[in-house]
Amino acid sequence: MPTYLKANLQPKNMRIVEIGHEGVGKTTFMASMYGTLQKGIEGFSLRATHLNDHNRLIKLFKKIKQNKYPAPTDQRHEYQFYLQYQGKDIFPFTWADYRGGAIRETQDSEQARLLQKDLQQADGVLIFCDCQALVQKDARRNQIGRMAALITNALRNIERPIGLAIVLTKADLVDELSEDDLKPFEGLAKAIKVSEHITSMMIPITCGPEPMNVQIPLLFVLYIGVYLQANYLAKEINEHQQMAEYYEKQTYGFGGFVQELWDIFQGNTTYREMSQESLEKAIAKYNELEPLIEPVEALQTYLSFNE
Ligand SMILES: Nc1nc2c(ncn2[C@@H]2O[C@H](COP(=O)(O)OP(=O)(O)O)[C@@H](O)[C@H]2O)c(=O)[nH]1
Ligand SMILES: [Mg+2]
Repeated sequence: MPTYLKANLQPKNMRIVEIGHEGVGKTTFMASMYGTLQKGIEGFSLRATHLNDHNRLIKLFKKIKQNKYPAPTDQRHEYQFYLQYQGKDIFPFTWADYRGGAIRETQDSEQARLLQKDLQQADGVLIFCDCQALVQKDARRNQIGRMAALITNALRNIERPIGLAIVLTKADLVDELSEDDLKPFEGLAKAIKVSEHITSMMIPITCGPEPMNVQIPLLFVLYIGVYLQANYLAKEINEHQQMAEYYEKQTYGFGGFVQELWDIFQGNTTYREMSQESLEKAIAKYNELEPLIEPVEALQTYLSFNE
């Protein structure tokens, strides 16, 4: 196989968008998850592309472990990460840490527009919701209902597959969640159920001295993303292979020999060449797919899915 086909093959950069009110625990979650995924879980670890992001997150993580939560900030920031498997970068993704205050402050129509834009560009979505707010049934619960309604609306216009995780934060502050507590998500749950494009999960997490489930939401949305990409590549490979077979038949079929001479004579691309080209494309695609296969399977096992 020509070596140029092997060079510089990179999976597409995935975009993860987080949505949730200020104070719900997004920054705390990100630092906890980053810190937890440093040591590697089932072979998976995280690496921030920029060293200052890495240092900032690790510093926050160490404090959270001592029960010192980050001071509230409303900065917009985008992080660039690599998911690593067995110490190798396998999957680049961008994490958009924004729209914190936006959900509360802006006008309804403006919010709907911004949310729509965010979701249309997203490959994975994390929706944050405070467990305590759900249980206490105070004003924050209405805010959650409103956020869920906005998301439900925005998801109607999604035309490509995405993974979505509803992250229930601060699980350490509640004893349990009842079906009634989850009422604000009723409409969203129905919309997800009928959608062909959305694969979802809901998970309670705790950040702090004894973190719980912090690595799951990200691994889930990445799994869905990598799985979809692998599936897409497999389909493309199949198409290239079929083309190669088709051209191959043309070359050896009745009249193929004469046609080939004629093509060479005229300087046309011959069927033989086209077949070769299609095969090379298939091989190049396979090289893109190959590094994804093992991690996808490992993630699948870890998240114990049954496809
Ligand atoms: N008990 C508890 N409190 C948390 C947890 N996560 C966040 N908090 C609290 O929520 C506050 C806001 O968290 P922060 O991450 O800044 O929220 P953000 O505005 O969504 O980024 C923190 O200062 C903590 O007091 C958690 O897992 N357990
Ligand atoms: Mg924050």
